[in-house]
Amino acid sequence: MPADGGNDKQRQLDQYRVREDGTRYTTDQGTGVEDTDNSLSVGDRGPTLLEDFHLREKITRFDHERIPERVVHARGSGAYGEFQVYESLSELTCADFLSDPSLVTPTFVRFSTVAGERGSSDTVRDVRGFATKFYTRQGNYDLVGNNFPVFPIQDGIKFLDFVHSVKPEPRNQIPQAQSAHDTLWDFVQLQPETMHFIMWLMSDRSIPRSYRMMQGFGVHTFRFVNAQGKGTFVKFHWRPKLGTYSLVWDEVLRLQGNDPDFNRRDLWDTIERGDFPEYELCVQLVAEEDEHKFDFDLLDSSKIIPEEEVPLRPIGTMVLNRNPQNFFAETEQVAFCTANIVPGIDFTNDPLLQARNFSYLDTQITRLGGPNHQQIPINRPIAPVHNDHRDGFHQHMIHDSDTAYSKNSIGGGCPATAADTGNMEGVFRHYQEQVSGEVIRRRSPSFKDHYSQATLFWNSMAGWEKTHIVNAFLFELGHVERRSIKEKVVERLVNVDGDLARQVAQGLGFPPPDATVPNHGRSSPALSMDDQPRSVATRQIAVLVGDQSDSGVVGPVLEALRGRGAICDVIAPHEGTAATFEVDKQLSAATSVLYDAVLAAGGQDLVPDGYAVQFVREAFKHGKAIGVLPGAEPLLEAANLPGRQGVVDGGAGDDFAQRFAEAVAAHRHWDRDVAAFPA
Ligand code: HDE
Repeated sequence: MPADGGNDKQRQLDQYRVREDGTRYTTDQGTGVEDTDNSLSVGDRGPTLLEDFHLREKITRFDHERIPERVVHARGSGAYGEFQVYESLSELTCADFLSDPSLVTPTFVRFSTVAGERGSSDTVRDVRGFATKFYTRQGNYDLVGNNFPVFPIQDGIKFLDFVHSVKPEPRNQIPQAQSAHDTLWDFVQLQPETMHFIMWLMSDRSIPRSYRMMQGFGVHTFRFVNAQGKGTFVKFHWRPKLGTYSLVWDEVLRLQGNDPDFNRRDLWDTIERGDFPEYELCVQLVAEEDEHKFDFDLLDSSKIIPEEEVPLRPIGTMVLNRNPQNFFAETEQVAFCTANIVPGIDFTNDPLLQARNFSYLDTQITRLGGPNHQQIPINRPIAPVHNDHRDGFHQHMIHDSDTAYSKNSIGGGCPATAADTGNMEGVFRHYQEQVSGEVIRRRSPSFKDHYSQATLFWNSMAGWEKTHIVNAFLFELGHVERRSIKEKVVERLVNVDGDLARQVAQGLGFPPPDATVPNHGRSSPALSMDDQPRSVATRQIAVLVGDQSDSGVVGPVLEALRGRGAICDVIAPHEGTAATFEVDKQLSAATSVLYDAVLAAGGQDLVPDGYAVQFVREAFKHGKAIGVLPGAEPLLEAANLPGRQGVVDGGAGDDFAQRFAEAVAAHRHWDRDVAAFPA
């Protein structure tokens, strides 16, 4: 993308962008440097001089390059975007960016994993952060969400405990970015409020195929407030235009070695190519008077409002259309804060949200070195900032005023508040909620049902999703050393579903539990990933080509797939040219887990290559579509697949391309019986 930017935020950032083209090397003070390769010394082999300011500056700068990583969500990737609302929502909210459909609001989004450190792998079993900063004309609005709609704890006071349990264990810092260890599962078995979240974590939602194919949720119930001060409860949802899709666990394990940057690379590459990811912002609205009509508490972040009860209303679209230019300056230094809200949006008394409102600003003071981090270009609002805040580490502004207090007469009474001027337009006004009660330290009794929605989630899963959940429990608990913890988890699962508990117990070698807790039988079909929008666009296809491939057959199919928006990589036993095709990757540098599908387009000459055979077998094991062009049958025979579901063969040309594209767009072919297939 060009650096000229198309919106107010990009124009603001342009002032800070620095390029070195055609420049001269200088010190930080702007003094020209003669040589940056040799220290100042006495003679050829003599001691280095302390006087060498260039050497000292270089070393000092290097010594201080690192800043603390985020305590959670350390591993992340960012992108700029733009948001536009479909129609004015002014009857619900006075937020300017939600009231004017002609307004394009600049955004910055950071996706992240939670538990892993900054250099950890992308494809781990974890929640994903989906944090959006809207640079609105009324100030920054941060929607700091996740790709799960529920959280493992109900009260922010438990956040430290939860995070300490999932992070590497204190004695040895093992394991990195994994939930499969004793302390997390000890926390889970002792805190039944985790159970709904744990069902999401054990499902494939925790291993998204792409940040472009993942939902986002504001999690808490927030409030819209209109110009008359009327409130409406609101839950925010981001819905990816490409549908919600996940990887499979075995694939994830192999990806961690093959490409630890799998999700980061995918986001970067697609934006560079101009295939801009899009998300629809939807809301669930609940009238104030309906607050208590649900069988759970709207203030409880371990609960969803089932979409069948309150349907989603699409309100606008965000397009991510620009990569950052400097990872540190933009993606690392961006500071989100749930307390960054604008007129028309307000909090509720969700105790998790209330704690977050303190935490986010507080944590940046250590991470970004002081209270002026809002002045860092990526964090700077496009709305003007005027107040009496002064000084502090790294102050960038030169405040040219005689006063720094309010009220004042010396400075002409400025900056003037709305109350001073009598002009209330565009100022934040808190929702006037009536509150009363005793000061207590106690969880609300309305938060106490920890299982109904965990059961709802389980009941809503398709067969393949249930199988993956059971396997996930077995993998995770298989890494727990203390049997007493595993046993207690199984006891918890009995409350979710007897069949689930039995399957997990069996795998762990426990006697089947007597399931005495009846399943309520309700489901919410919207929770399943079984039925998603289908498209071959941006899907990555590995095209296995050999020197004996028939270009006349392969060429038109490649063209037809690319014409439908698929990304096709030609993979051959060697670099250079294979048949008449330019090779993108050599077989030993590629692997099926980097792709959504495989097109076998090679002849007999690929069969002796174990990697080519493995490519096809592994793709089959992971449920991926496999296309077989004439001449490639020997490779399929060598792969000795146990079935043909999702294997497209017979013919070539556009008809074949269409059938194969449909199989790829289906994402995975779960009807295969791959349990016994080794890959
Ligand atoms: Fe966060 N969380 N969180 N969290 N969170 C942070 O803030 C915290 C919670 C989420 O890309 C930290 O700047 C507390 C829920 C995202 O920079 C920290 C509680 C949800 C990101 C923090 C929660 C989130 C963070 C660490 C419980 C989903 C990454 C660095 C009361 C709705 C933002 C930072 C980015 C980051 C605290 C719970 C999402 C420590 C105390 C619920 C996406 O302030």
